[in-house]
Amino acid sequence: MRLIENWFSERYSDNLQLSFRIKDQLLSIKTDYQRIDLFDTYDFGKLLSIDGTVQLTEKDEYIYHEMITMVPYYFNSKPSRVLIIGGGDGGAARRLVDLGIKNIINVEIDGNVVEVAKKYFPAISSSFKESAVKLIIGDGIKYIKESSDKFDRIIIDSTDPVGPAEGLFSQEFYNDIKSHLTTDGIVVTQSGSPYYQPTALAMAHKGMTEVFRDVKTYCAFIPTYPSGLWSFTMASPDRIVGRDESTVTGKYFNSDVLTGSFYLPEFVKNILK
Ligand code: AG3
Repeated sequence: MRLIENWFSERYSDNLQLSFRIKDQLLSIKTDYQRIDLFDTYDFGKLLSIDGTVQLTEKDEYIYHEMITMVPYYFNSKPSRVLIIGGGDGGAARRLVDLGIKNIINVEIDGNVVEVAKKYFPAISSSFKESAVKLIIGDGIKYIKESSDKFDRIIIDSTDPVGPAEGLFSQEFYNDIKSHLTTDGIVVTQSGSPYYQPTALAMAHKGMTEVFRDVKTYCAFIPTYPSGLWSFTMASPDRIVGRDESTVTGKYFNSDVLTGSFYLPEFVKNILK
């Protein structure tokens, strides 16, 4: 008998990688923008990887998607119009619909991500069937430059700041974003692993600080992302102030997390200085 073990690994550095034992590889395509792979893993269900980096797994996607949508939801005026840049899997839109938001525009650069999500992650991508969600396949940077719409929240659900997502971490982009936010609107971006990608976090935080009045970074535990500790950074042309309102509870998000995710370890605070 021959035993063949199959693994998918994401490399964090020359000396470290996280490996998932897989039952099967379901897909591998090269699109105009990136390489998309899909694996069926033992511990995390289906896993979507873009350019070799884990984007989401069935098992823990709720953490990232709740944290990128629900945290900014509870600050400043209650949002009714939301723009998502990236997010082609539909996970961020799903949570916004669940929060009762009726007007969501989702601009994803790579239509293949949407197609893959529709086929392999039907529960997550079900948001694209909702009348509240308008999906546009196009370049988010261009969309922001050309549209005159204003939004209460802009959610940047991007890949790491290399390749197609690089421009989504630039000060120039944040400037364009600012002109599309309502007076006390909030933009939020995923800002990487503070441990393995401190420059991504520093870039997002510094870029936003140059452009906005108030900037806040918060963290969450995401087991399938590099180091497990993940950061998000949000900013507003106005002050960022919590609303006095009871919160819904997610699978990760709750009222304690809403407060506690802003309490940062010292090494993370140092990245923001
Ligand atoms: N987008 C952010 C994923 C970044 C993960 N980075 C990594 N594994 N190196 C998530 C997309 C989910 N909608």
